[in-house]
Amino acid sequence: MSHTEPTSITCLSVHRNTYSIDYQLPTIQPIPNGLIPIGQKYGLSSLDAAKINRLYNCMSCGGTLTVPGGNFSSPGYTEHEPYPPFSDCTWTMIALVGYKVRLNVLDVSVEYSSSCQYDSIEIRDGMVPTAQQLVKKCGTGDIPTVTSSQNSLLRFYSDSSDESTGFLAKYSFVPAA
Ligand SMILES: [Ca+2]
Repeated sequence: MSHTEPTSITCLSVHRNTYSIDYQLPTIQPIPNGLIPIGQKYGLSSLDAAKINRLYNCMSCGGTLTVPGGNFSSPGYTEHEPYPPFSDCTWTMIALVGYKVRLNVLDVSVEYSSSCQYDSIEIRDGMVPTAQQLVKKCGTGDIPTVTSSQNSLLRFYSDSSDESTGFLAKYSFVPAA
């Protein structure tokens, strides 16, 4: 594999503003007309991500999210299939300084247990698994909007049996002020 080939979808999920000196400005800008878009689209579509993941055999769930907003879902959700057993997926959302992460988790259907010890969705205020836990959810129903500090982590876990359809998550980075 040459150095130009991605080994993970996460290595490609760099936003057009990521290396800019200002969050609102693109990293590079065409002259003389700065309004001409560079590249074919604003970011990777879900189909792009699926193709790249298939092509390079990337991890099937989880990732590092640095674009200012988007969606992600449990494995199988977009195919209307149950998530697999033994899933352990972590999505880490990393905003720039001055922004915080707003997260909505919708259409939840995860095996219910009294303390969510079998299958669960966990949201933490930070980017490490030991960061403060804000939510732990199983069963069905939406999770009310959760706002974290600059970084947020969502971990999805399933055990050996009793799968369901999982969840759809929508996040955005919003000014902290
Ligand atoms: Ca289960």
